[in-house]
Amino acid sequence: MATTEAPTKLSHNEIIKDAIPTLAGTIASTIASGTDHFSDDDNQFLKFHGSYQQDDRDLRKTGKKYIMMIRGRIPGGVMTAKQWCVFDQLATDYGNNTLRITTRQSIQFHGVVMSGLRPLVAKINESLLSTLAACGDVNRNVLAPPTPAYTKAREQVFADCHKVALALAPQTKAYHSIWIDGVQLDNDAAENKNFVDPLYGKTYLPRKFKIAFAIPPTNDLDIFTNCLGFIAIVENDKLIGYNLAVGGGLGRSHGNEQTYPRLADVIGFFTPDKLVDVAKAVLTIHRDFGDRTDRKHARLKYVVAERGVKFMQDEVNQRAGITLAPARLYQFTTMQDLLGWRKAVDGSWFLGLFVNMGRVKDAQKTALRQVAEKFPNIEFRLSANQNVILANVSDADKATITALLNAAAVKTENQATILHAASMACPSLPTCGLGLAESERYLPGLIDRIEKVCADLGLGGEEIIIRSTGCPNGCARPYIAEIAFVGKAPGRYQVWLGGNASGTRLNRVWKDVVKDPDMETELRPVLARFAKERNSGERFGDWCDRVFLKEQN
Ligand code: SRM
Ligand code: SF4
Repeated sequence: MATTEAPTKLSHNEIIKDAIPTLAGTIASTIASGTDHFSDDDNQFLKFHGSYQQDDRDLRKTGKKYIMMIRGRIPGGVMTAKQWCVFDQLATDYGNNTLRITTRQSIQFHGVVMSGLRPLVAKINESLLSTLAACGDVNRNVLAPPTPAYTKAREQVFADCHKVALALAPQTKAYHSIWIDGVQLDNDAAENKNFVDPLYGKTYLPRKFKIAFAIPPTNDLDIFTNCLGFIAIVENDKLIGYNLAVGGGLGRSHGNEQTYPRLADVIGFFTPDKLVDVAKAVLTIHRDFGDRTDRKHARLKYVVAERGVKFMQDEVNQRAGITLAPARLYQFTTMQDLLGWRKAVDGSWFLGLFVNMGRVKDAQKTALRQVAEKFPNIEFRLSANQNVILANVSDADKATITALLNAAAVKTENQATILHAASMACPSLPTCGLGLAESERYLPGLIDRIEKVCADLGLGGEEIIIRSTGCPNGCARPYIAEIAFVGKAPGRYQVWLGGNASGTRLNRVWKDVVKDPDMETELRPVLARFAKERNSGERFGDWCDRVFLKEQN
């Protein structure tokens, strides 16, 4: 009888990291050679430098066109107006003239060809941002609450986000060598061959690692879906410490029950002075215990799920030299951005701007550029809900910015219907090589259709958090939405129901496959029952969880 044995061989990525621990690959010489694409191994190294090799899937029938995706590393998602101008110009000069705000407070460029790659990355560095570790088996962009309240506690949380991002950055000199100097490192030179990163070691992490900071009651960055979450405990505007959450992650594969979305466990409380020690402790637990044989099983969430909370507490205590205290009380109530103009506590103004599916383009792109040029002192804050917040605006400038945006038909009030405002989709086609179905190009139209159904049923104006992804990897965090569409094949989606408004509950599969033309027919009866049977004020996701999904089992 055939048996299925767990793989014991190191994955190929482990072998190439060990062979070239600077992560230089042959990236610089490949760029210099004038070819249009990288080798498979270089493509793996490229990720650590913040770039993915892709091909335009719309053009596949007429031949393969290699394009690169480049992702910035922007801790907490905060950019100066000048940096926004640089990114805007780079998208025009080297990309597809769009800026894609990501679900981790960053910006992606799509459609960059080989010749544009180095100048683009170099200019990001000149602007004092980076792309190093935006992707790869390292700590990724660290998230922090985007709402600019400018209170003392918030400022400290933001400073802590930067502190952790810096402390966990890889130290390889290959990044500077490739992108700034344009020089290929000699991979056989002893100092390069034997390079060992002081934190990550020679082979880095088994897989990506994700960190977020949140300040209750707002969970606008879905903290429990991160490997490591810091939940700020604030008393009288003083940050007294953090609750530590570990082991969240969403990636899964269709038909593989060994892969699953998981919310992080809150395992204790510690004081802010130990922050970096705790961050390094959790990261090195992943480094030392993560599975290096099977990349689908290599996330920290599986270490936590399989070894348990007590194991994590003991390891964190020992590695960080602390004793975790019992977690403090906290409560999350919302995960949505504040759109429109709001006054910050320091008296300045900020404007939450809805960005449809995170794609800044056309008139919105032009208008934001104009605002950035005219008002160099404002901040551009990227939200993990794929929106942009213009912050630090004075009373005097508010009206001019409104007029400038409105003149370009960019709304500053009533920017999107309630369902659109609460939606997110991953890019999927045509750039993502893993997409099984449309997502970013599909969801807006589907929401229009769902809106019609809702209006018919008297549910117009009802907020329902709807997210879609082109495959089960979970990039737009579908598994905590009230309704999620997860691509299975062109025009076919798995439908998940039952997330809540605070991002503290996973949803569940309702229908394994729904074809695009059947969406209304399938969803209408469920929404109709919800309209009739809900408790007063009850949300759709809560009703699904309390009543509807229970009946399905
Ligand atoms: Fe993601 C891979 C886009 C956030 C889980 N993700 C990808 C790639 C790079 C496809 C690839 O590997 O070839 C996608 C590039 C598509 C494109 O054309 O741009 C991609 N992920 C994105 C972004 C842009 C989606 C978005 O709508 O904004 C997000 C970029 C964030 C950033 O700035 O760093 C993005 N990805 C996420 C999240 C959400 C989060 O982190 O909060 C998740 C789920 C959380 C998690 O990590 O568990 C996520 N992405 C994945 C996975 C599944 C990982 C796993 O555990 O199995 C993959 C596939 C992989 O790594 O092999 C993936
Ligand atoms: Fe690509 Fe899948 Fe992520 Fe969407 S969820 S961007 S299809 S990897």
